[in-house]
Amino acid sequence: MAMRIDILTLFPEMFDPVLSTSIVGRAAQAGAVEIHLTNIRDFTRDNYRKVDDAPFGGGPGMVMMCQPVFDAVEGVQAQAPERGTVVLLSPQGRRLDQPLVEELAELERLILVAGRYEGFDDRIRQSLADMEVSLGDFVLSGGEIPAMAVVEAVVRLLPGAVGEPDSIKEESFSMGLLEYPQYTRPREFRGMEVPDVLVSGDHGRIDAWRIEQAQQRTRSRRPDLWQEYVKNSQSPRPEDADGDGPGETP
Ligand code: 4FV
Repeated sequence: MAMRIDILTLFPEMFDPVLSTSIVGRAAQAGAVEIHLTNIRDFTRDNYRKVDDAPFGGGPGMVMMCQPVFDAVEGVQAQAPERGTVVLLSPQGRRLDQPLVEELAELERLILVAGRYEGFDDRIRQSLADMEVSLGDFVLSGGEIPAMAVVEAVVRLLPGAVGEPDSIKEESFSMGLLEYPQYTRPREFRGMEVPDVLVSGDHGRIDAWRIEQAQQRTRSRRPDLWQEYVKNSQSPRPEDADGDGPGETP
């Protein structure tokens, strides 16, 4: 059964190009995912189609009102039998990373809610959201781009979404390391040569060089990831229960 993703937004038109091109477009064509866009404003009940109001307690900007968002989420939940996991995109959320993407890709159904203005009335988080996800510690004017990032990152992990599933396995972060450097033709460009090992044909040496490069990069550029990697490499992994010790040693 293909994953269903519902996106609730005040700007559905922002998504068309993202949902109709490249991997996501092809995955939807191939039936590997079903994506539906819903305009939260279609669930307003007043003649002015109001979705925001001034913050209690004063302060700048406006806040997304409860009623249109509650009605939109409940209306969309009713559009399919399986219950969708409701994800609010907001800077207060759990930071999006590959492990979280892999978790989300296991779900049957996702309902992504993109906010605008200063954010959501907190009762939306308290009683409607299953989780909050942040794209990173910076402030955007809307949750649409974070929602697009979630869709792109999740869909490419879905069965039947990408041509070469292997290419997914080898990627950055899938092993907890940054990716090794990549090269392609020509061998020499403006005096810059491709490392000899990569044209040696010796795949044992190539794999060893790539792991070394990935570890070096991670150690120097992402000490946070390196700590995690060392910690995980030291703790015996379930698949190593056969007692022959961990895989490659850092
Ligand atoms: C954001 C983020 C983000 C905050 C107020 C939209 C904006 C406005 N969402 N990761 N960073 N959202 O900046 O997810 O509603």
